[in-house]
Amino acid sequence: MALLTPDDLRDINKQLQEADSIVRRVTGLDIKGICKTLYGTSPNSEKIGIVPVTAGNGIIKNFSASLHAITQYFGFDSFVTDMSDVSGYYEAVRSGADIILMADDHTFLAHNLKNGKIANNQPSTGIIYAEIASRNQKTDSKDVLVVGLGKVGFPGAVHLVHKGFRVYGYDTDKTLLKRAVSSLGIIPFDIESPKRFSTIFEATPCANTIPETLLSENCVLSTPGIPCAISEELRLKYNVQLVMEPLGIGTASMLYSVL
Ligand code: NAD
Ligand code: 2YH
Repeated sequence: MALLTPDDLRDINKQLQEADSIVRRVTGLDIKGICKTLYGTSPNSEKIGIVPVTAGNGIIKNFSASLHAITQYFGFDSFVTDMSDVSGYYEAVRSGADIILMADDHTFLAHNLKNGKIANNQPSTGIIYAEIASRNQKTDSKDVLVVGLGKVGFPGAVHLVHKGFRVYGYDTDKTLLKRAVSSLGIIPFDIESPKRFSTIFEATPCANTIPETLLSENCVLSTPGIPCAISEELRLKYNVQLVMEPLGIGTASMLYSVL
């Protein structure tokens, strides 16, 4: 289980603005536009209560403040509760929150108290990064490589299969790879084979998971994985269109999915 660090969240507004401009360049839509088409929803003055949670490894400095900045960036009315945990939840509801955002070490959820819908950050993140990859405007190829088939990557792979892509998958965990091959019909990929891709979706907690032999010029790498799947040197050499941001894109996906 990988936890975000305050350093990951530094200058979250700037990271989000930069990610939004890359998403626009890659897909022709901004993050809001992607969310609207993905879920068919739009905000309607929902108020969001963000509750800090001390369980497990405790409060992550900047986490609640980053969620506040992110929700404001997407035009939501939001606030962070003064109290944490159960008292914070009570405070959020009493202060008129329609949607609760809260995370412990394992689960980051959005719960819409008005309609009962609930979202989990991991599948929501996988789905939106896969959706961004699927909208690569620079290619007609239906081939997509998915690297990492865990709690984020697997739902992303499901989404790409449902959208009709020819999905190649790789995970160092052979059991997970087998599960994806048998349940989704994806093509098991040997990471050492020299096939180049114009679109890659990566969701692992490891650095440098994408070798140079898989990259094509101007390819799209849509990756929520932290740290980055490629080196800065490779990004520049292949002019890789890198969509990577630590919290905001996945949070937007969660929120639009519960509207
Ligand atoms: P997970 O542990 O469930 O899945 C990760 C998978 O990657 C595992 O199946 C593992 O076997 C595989 N893997 C590890 N090294 C690999 C390698 N070199 N090549 C191929 N596969 C490899 O983790 P998760 O919950 O799916 O999260 C994945 C990453 O996404 C983490 O870094 C997490 O912090 C990050 N994340 C980011 C956001 C965001 O908004 N940016 C949101 C959620 C999670
Ligand atoms: O970062 C995390 C976990 N990786 C779960 C999210 C799944 N992608 N949790 C954040 C914990 C926040 C902390 N409890 C706080 O500050 O409220």
